[in-house]
Amino acid sequence: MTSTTIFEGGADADAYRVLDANGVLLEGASAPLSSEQLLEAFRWMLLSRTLDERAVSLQRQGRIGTYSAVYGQEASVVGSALALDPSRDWIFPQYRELPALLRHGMPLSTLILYYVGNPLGARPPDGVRLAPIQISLAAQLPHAVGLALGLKMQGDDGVVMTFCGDGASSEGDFHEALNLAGVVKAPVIFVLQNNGYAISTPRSKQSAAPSFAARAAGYGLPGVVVDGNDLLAVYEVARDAVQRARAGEGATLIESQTYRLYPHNTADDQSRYVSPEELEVRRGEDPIPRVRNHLEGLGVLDAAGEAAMQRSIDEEISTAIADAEAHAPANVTQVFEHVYANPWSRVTRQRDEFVRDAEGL
Ligand SMILES: Cc1ncc(C[n+]2csc(CCOP(=O)(O)OP(=O)(O)O)c2C)c(N)n1
Repeated sequence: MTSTTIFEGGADADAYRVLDANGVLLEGASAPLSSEQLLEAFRWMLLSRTLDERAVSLQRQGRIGTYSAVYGQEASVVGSALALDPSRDWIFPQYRELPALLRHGMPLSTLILYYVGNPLGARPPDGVRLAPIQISLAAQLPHAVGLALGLKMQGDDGVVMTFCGDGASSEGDFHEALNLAGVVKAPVIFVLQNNGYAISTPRSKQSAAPSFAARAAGYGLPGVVVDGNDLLAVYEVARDAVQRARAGEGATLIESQTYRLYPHNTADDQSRYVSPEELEVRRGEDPIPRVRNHLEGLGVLDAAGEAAMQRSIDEEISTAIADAEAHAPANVTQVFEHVYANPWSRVTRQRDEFVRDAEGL
């Protein structure tokens, strides 16, 4: 490695920060969260990390399907979601925001059921203001703007937060959604998690723009670049964007500059496109030790406290896995249900053919 090596991902020097690399408040900065809120955030981060580890193990055992870990992006996801009020605000996710979904009210066992392959796991419970996980890149963004516009037209003070990746931002839907949001001043917050890669496509090949946030100007929106591995900074910019949206001032594009420390998903081999040197440097920017150090500095967390937190997380996850696995297995005909209120003849015919073929196997 030479001093001129440029790694993908990570936060730019001028990204907004509140904490230094060791979790100490920068000079002149003040913490936007109380110790209690910080501990809550840290628990979500730790739960997310633990869930990733357990989920990868379950995938390797054939007990769940393909899984996309949040690993490394916990501050980005949790910091954004904490700015929302689950009783009135909405989340339209991509697929790498699990702790945000949980904090917003999605039961952990339901989420695991989704990964087990049961379509019932894709459905947030009634009253939980979440759209389903979206795999089709950027398709959630126009939906988010539509719902935000609807809230505005109804005089509802809820706002919508929607997530996407740097790769998803090259889709046409991204541009259509941001353009419309700007024109109608929709109460929506776009959190673009720039984690360095879209599978193996590096950030440098994704866009020639100096930053993803810079694109916001083209739609008449404010664009903010934040260090996505700084929980406090992410929370602060998300909180401000939520306040703007709620006050009728419209949408914001937040570029949260983070890094995916794990392969794209359980079917990916990161070593094919990330050098060991790059990974080593980015591991040193892990957001979890940064918050841990901050909490220890405040005197509100110690090793025993974290161990107790970890035990309760382990138990919570084990119970949720057991609940999901105790569920009746998915029935293949479920894929034909809930597509139309009144399925038309072709769908019914396809289902019947499918069942007949499956019985013949
Ligand atoms: C419309 C569409 N095209 C291609 C894919 C295949 N695909 C799945 S994830 C992915 C990369 C997405 O990268 P990014 O948006 O940066 O999100 P990240 O996975 O890095 O969080 C691609 C190309 C897809 N799911 N949807």
